[in-house]
Amino acid sequence: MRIIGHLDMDAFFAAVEERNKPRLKKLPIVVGSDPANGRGRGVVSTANYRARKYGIHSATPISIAWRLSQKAKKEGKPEVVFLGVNFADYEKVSLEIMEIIHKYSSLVEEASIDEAYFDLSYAGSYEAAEEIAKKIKKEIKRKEKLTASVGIGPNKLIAKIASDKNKPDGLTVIGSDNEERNIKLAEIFLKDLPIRKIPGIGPKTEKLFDKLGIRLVKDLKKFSKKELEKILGKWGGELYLKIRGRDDSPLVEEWTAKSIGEQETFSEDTLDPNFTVGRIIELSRGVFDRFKKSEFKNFGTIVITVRFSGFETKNRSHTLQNPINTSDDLQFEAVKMLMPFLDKRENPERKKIRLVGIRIEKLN
Ligand code: TTP
Ligand code: MG
Repeated sequence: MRIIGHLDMDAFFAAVEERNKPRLKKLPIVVGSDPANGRGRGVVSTANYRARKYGIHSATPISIAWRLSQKAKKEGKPEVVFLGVNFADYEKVSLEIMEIIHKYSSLVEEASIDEAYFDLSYAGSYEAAEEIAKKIKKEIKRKEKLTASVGIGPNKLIAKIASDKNKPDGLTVIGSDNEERNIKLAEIFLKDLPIRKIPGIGPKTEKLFDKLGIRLVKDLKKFSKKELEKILGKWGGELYLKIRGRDDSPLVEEWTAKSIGEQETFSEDTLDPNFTVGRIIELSRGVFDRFKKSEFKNFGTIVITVRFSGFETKNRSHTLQNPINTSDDLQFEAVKMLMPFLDKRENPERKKIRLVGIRIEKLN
């Protein structure tokens, strides 16, 4: 019998900050770019649950987060504490969390900095798997003074959606020792959820279906496999199975899914080559430093992100023929990839640039 767990840390970056800085206890916290008294131009990385009550979430523009905080202040509520991002701190905690999970499962997929899938089939029953999940949560609380939410299900899809179900500090089990029944249980669990909860459905797909009056998973089930494929291509076929709780994707242990990246929103949109090149060099340096401190030896791909005024965003990726060993080499490649955005090759209308980012992928 297959039993899969998914663990996701609660308000991760903000929770680490709150733990590290006792003076912030019980205050609303936002981690992200500098709000600059409301003129800041970046976004929120994450907000703790108190700040979420103000309507602030991951990817909220930082200027709006500032406004919502000021509004709360006027209503007599505590002002939000805005903090910058300390990746190195979160990466350290992430490693420690993963280490704990590895003690309880021999097959772990580290899916992002704060989440992992782990195989609990060895437990033999859902009850025993639930006990293991409790132990993992307890150990994380004891050692890290942080809370995590865990989902348990017959596959990765159900485990992931379940871990999100009772956040924060949740533990949700969808499954029984009767495998036939598990398909039914999964379908019942999914049917009343908004379609956005299905991994792979992003804001665009959500909007597309919203226009057709489809909001819940059960509405989406009205489409045949063929119809979904017509609308979404090959992924439509996969979605057809997902909304029925079916997923046989394996856990992938390799580190290849990982990446290291940084981006920066400028305080003013610009096309100044000295400035933009200067910033991409600085970001490349930061990324290379983090790569050097990581346990990875190589990376295979470089991705550059450019966002123009008006928010149009382009990513360009370059797969390396030969491994890069120095910070200078990475800077050189990054500049080479940025250049077309400064002239008509990638920017025929000479639009100003709002944000640049660099990420390295296929780490191993
Ligand atoms: P999430 O697990 O999506 O969010 P979270 O841990 O902050 O909150 P939740 O309790 O809902 O799980 O992401 C993990 C971390 O990744 C998050 O703390 C900050 C970072 N992140 C960003 O920087 N930008 C984003 O848009 C998102 C979604 C996350
Ligand atoms: Mg999380």
